[in-house]
Amino acid sequence: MALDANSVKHDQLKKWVNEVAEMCQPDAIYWCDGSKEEYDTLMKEMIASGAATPLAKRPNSVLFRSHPSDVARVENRTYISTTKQEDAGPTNNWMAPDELKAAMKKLYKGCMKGRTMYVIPFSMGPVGSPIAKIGIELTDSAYVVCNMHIMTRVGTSVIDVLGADGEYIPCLHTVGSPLEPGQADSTWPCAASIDDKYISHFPEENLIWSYGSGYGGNALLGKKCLALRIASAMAKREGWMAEHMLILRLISPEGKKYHIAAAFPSACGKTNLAMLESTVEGWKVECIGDDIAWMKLGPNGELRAINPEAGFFGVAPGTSYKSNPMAMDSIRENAIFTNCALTDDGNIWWEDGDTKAPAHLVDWKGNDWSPETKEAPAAHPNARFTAPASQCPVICPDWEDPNGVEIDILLFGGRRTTTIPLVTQAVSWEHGVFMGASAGSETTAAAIGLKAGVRRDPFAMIPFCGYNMGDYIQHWFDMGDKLGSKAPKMFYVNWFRKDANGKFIWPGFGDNSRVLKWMCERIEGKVDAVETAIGFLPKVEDLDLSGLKVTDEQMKELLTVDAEAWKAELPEINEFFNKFGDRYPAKLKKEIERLTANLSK
Ligand code: OXD
Ligand code: MN
Repeated sequence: MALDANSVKHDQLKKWVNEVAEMCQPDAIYWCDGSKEEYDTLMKEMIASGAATPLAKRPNSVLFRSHPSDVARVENRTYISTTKQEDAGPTNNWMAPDELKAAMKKLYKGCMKGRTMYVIPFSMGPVGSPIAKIGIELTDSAYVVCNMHIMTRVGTSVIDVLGADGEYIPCLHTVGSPLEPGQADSTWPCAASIDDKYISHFPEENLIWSYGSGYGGNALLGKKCLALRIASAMAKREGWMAEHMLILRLISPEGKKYHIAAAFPSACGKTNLAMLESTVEGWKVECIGDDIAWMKLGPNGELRAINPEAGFFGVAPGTSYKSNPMAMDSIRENAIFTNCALTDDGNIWWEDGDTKAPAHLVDWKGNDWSPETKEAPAAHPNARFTAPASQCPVICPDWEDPNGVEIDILLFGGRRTTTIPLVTQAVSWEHGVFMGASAGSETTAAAIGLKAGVRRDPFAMIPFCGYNMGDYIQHWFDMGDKLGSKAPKMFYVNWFRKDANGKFIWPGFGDNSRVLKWMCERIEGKVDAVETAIGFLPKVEDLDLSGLKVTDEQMKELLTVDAEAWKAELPEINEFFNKFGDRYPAKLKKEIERLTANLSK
């Protein structure tokens, strides 16, 4: 076990590891080899220390409880640090690199005392594939090591690919909780104050520094930090796309394969859609990824996508055999649960799952909990499961193909109880970019400190874009120019519309396949659509609603264009885009003007 540091040929990497060790002063340095033995040993240690609870009902699975202050991404402590502030843009927190590094170096000094510093060599994308990127995460958290084992490809083979001078993205992470000699560790160490947390990105030098949080995207640096924030800036420079998108394959009864990449803000059901069980006879979904897509032009000018991750880090509450049977089957074993509730017989439990709360639980804070005396949810609303993608029963056989899959449909959406119809097709690439750029969603629990209400979230990338959002939207227009006639068709969906009684109108989940089928028929030219002010809407008779209990009235409501509601929203969208100042893409302006004129006709 453990990779022999002497076998590492990459002098610059060894130098960096030594420099960080000098600054952070860990008691030991451990190079990860990515083996099962390594995972098992670290997990055993965490069980012995009381940080992890083994689950009798789920083989090789454990539960962690975080510190109550460390439960989600911390967007107001997330920085895009570029030399010029305008390159980070109006939607990102910014600090000059020198200033930010100086502040963080003070915190980093001695921050790993009493701990081991793990060196995690990982690949985003299949190891050795031409589109994969290598990262090296240095962390003092064994929890992070085990999660990275599942979420990325960790190990010796990555060091082999790196050779003596290969490129890698340095990712430095610490929980920010040094231990004095003899001091007992807490079960979830992290920085005491939220003001001491930093999730910092230096896109000009492809560098990530994270301090003070052990949770999810703050700490598993391959995911949001590397595969989205740093990768989006690289993608802009290099002419490709790093997107907050699931990827799925839809197979028609005739065996034709369609590939869909879909962007939804956090906790809008991306994981559910990625593994959907179709309720339309003969149609089948296979999952390629549930959170991130890297998309590049293929040899014939087509758009090809890979999932750079190797696992799922899904929101647990709401996941059930009704909402996502395939996710439930993916987490039966070899899974890590964080901030779920614990049952007396050694299983996990969360709100809106398959079973009613039992008479007694231990809640995510470690306290006794019962349905009668409950004051708050037993599982944290952002409780998570980490599970290998290979355990998903509908994982696509090609999910690790380094050439990726050809994308036919790009889909955007959000959680909107009013205004937005069930599905709308863009009339052009430019219109589709407008749809993606103006996407909005009602806020959720995936990040700390968001105001309630509709949050504009272009392409679901507001928290994840590593450069100026105006330039990012322009990059979408530029990609459209490159793709020309090979460009995928674009659609916008809203599964979350509610009626006057506050009830969801559309059944959602597996029945969303009915909408996906319509999209495939649209791109095949098999069905017509109604051209409206906001784009093409389905004729109700073209949606396959067989066996579904929705009334004509309800379908009408789902497919109406509420021009007044749209008009009321336009000033707010305009105001949001105006923030881009001289980076406001002219083509975007043209689209909002076109929509404004259409709605007034
Ligand atoms: C996630 C998120 O964890 O988007 O995927 O917050
Ligand atoms: Mn996400």
